[in-house]
Amino acid sequence: ASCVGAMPRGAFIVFEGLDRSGKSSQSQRLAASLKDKGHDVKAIRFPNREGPLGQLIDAFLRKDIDFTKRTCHHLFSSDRWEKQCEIQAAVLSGTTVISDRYAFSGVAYSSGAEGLPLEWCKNADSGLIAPDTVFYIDVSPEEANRRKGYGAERYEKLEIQRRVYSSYMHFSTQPYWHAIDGTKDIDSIAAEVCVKAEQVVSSVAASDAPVT
Ligand code: T5A
Ligand code: NA
Repeated sequence: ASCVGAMPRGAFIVFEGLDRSGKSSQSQRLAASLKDKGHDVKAIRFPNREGPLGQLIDAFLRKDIDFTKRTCHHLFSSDRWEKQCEIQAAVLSGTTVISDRYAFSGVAYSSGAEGLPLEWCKNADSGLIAPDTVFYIDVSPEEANRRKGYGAERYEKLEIQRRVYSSYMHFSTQPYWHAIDGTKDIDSIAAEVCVKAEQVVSSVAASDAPVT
């Protein structure tokens, strides 16, 4: 677009956490709050179950079809590669992108739930646009399990979620990683996230930081 470089770029914000941790609630709240404050916002999610790859992933999660572990990891990863142009275009045009799950889920679930080597899992996503910040909604597997119980999807089991939780901890010391206490009520979490997200949006706009 001709406007590239002429305006501050938008931030790329990711939500991560266990199944039932509250990511969808929080990403929706944040998108609404930032819009209310006059920001352009685009909300996305992974897996993107509507697209052609997402339909395969959806069937895999519902246990209607099986793939080998490594194929399934690449399916989730490919779903993200397919969205790169869209994310980049949005961010460069000044829109803040909020994503419900991203590559950290790929690593945490494929290594934690499926037992694949962590470094191998990271390779598939290497080179994807890096988020400016990740809000990790921190809820223990036991607490998440108490929230209306799990459904019948592939990874919705307490012992699997415990392994995924450990795998997520691999990222916990990264500078972009912000753990948020997910056991507070939805409104308190949303308020805390909104304050931090606004700081990220302003610092990204002010710094002219490139999309990486
Ligand atoms: N996956 C995903 C991979 O294996 N590899 C990958 O690369 C990717 C991207 C689907 C599955 O795919 C796996 C991970 C998953 O197993 P999904 O469709 O995002 O991923 O499914 P879930 O994470 O299970 O989505 P949920 O909607 O169940 O969980 P959310 O979004 O974390 O939680 P939310 O907001 O929908 O809330 C869940 C419940 O908790 C309540 C809500 O009202 C709701 O009932 N709740 C709270 N209750 C008390 N206190 C709070 N603070 C609460 N916040 C929400
Ligand atoms: Na969700």
